[in-house]
Amino acid sequence: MRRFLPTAFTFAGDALDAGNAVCTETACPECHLKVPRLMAMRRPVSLSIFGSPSSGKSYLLGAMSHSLRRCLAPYGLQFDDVEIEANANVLEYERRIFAQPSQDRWVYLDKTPETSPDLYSEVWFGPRRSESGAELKRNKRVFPKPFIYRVEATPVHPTARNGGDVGRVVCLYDNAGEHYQAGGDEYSSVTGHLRDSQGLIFVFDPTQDQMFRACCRERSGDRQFQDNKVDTQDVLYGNVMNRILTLRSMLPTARVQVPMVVALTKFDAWSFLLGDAGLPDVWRDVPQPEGAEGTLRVYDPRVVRDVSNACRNLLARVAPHVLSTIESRCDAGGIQYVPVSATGGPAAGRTRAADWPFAPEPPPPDDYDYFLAGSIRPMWAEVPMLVLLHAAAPQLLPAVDD
Ligand SMILES: Nc1nc2c(ncn2[C@@H]2O[C@H](COP(=O)(O)OP(=O)(O)OP(=O)(O)O)[C@@H](O)[C@H]2O)c(=O)[nH]1
Ligand SMILES: [Mg+2]
Repeated sequence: MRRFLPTAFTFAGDALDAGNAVCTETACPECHLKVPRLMAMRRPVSLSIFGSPSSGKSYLLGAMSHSLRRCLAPYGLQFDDVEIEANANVLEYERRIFAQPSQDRWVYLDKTPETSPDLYSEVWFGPRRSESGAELKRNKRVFPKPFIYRVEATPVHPTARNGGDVGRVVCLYDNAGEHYQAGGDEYSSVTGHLRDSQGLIFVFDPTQDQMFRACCRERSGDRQFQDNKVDTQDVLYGNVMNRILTLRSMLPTARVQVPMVVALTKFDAWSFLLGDAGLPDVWRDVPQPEGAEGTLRVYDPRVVRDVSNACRNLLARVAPHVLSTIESRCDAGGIQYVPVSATGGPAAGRTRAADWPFAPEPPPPDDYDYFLAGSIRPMWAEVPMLVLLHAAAPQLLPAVDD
């Protein structure tokens, strides 16, 4: 399809192309990538999720969007995809984790690749090859494809009566963990979204931290405490904070002032460190205002803050170096520590193509942890998003006063 600046329009306002056909799709004038039309009509909230490889980002994203689709209706909000095509990847995560035909199915997600046309768009600004035929890498930019959600108020939303326009488009950027490691962003803009991000989710995986592992190895059966995946997540975090400051033209001594959720993943594997009490509901049902019938669900930020304080104390005790790294680079007032579990329990085993029980399907690659479909129960997977929506678009999510 050709991109063009329209000069002729129908009476309804749609563009006409050179052949007089009606065009309804829109694209960015700079990079020519497709941009959903809704982006011009609703204010966007742009969020970035980052964490080391295998920290649980993809599982969390799948569980988060699955939970959000279900939990937002009582708040008077409708949550869905702006375009199925743009969200194909996260829909695939959701399908694989939650839409298996039977309870005993094996569930696993592939590692997010560092390059893939499904996840990133390559754009050439200028010629692709020099006269000698060499690829001109400096002309290439790689953009991650965001997941784009639409959050709209329904008639029971508190603003519905006065006709307020609170609807938002949420753009969520996910990368392979490697892009945030030193040198992972060479020649491209894969992490350029950090410049405009209105909220950050730092996925911190306690099972990859030396100090947490020492505390948990005896008491947890999760095999992730035994394997040899250990990552210096604080180094990756520092690297991301540096990139944010550079991209925003701030001094290296400045603190990042963006609301941030530190998502402590795989909570099922270390919940005993918080006392095994389970996680409370983050909402309350209150009577509808002005005597209208029924109840309205409101988000209670105090519940999250209490749990966040407990997690912060835990970090201070078990991994003080992590806590001080986090709070020395980002404004501590805007940080919430949120325990999350995408699966609600440990992996059931490790895949081996030879043992794959579902004959007609292609067997998975060897050595992925798999879960059983029937045992997946996410915990607080939607909370990081609620926290950031509450911070970035306070009108949107009905909440009790702080
Ligand atoms: N116990 C437990 N394990 C989890 C959970 N979520 C993810 N995992 C495990 O963590 C591993 C990595 O998860 P991914 O979501 O693929 O990690 P990622 O951060 O997307 O990794 P990259 O794509 O490599 O950047 C998976 O193989 C799962 O076995 C959870 O909630 N609980
Ligand atoms: Mg991933």
